[in-house]
Amino acid sequence: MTTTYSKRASLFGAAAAAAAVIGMTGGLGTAAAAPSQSPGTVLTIVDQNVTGAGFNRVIVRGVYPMENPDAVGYLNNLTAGCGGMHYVVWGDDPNEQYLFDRNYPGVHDDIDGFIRATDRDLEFLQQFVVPASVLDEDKDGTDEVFVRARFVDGDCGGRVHNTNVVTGTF
Ligand SMILES: [Ca+2]
Ligand SMILES: [Ca+2]
Ligand SMILES: [Ca+2]
Repeated sequence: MTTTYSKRASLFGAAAAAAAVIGMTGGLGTAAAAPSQSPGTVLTIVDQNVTGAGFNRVIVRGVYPMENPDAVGYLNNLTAGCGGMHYVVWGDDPNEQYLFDRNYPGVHDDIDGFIRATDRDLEFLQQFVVPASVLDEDKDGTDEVFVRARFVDGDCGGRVHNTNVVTGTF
């Protein structure tokens, strides 16, 4: 089990590095589709019809592959003024457009989400509820939504992971 995990972790790391390079190149070009999904970074959008019509729950989870001591070190050095997680919701197709964002400074771990050092990664999970109108980025068609999960360390350095694109009619 441990062997499998560490193999997966290095594969994820290599793929993530490749994705970052692709993302940087894409930014120089003309309007592009959403950036490639970072391995293991997943967006789920759940309709809240039962508890609140017209709202959607946005759930983002993923990992920044790294050795456990590094992850622990990052968390120990987070400062309230700089470090934390920042989630930015984007619309896609044809152009990227900002829709919404939420900032979670410092280390947190509560019912709605966390940033924590696990035995293999720096792992994050976050959920928040938004009016469905926030995700209705194409008024005349199917909406394409993705999230950039940005981890900011204590030195204000950022690491960005992109989720998959979720399509729907919000
Ligand atoms: Ca769109
Ligand atoms: Ca729409
Ligand atoms: Ca569309």
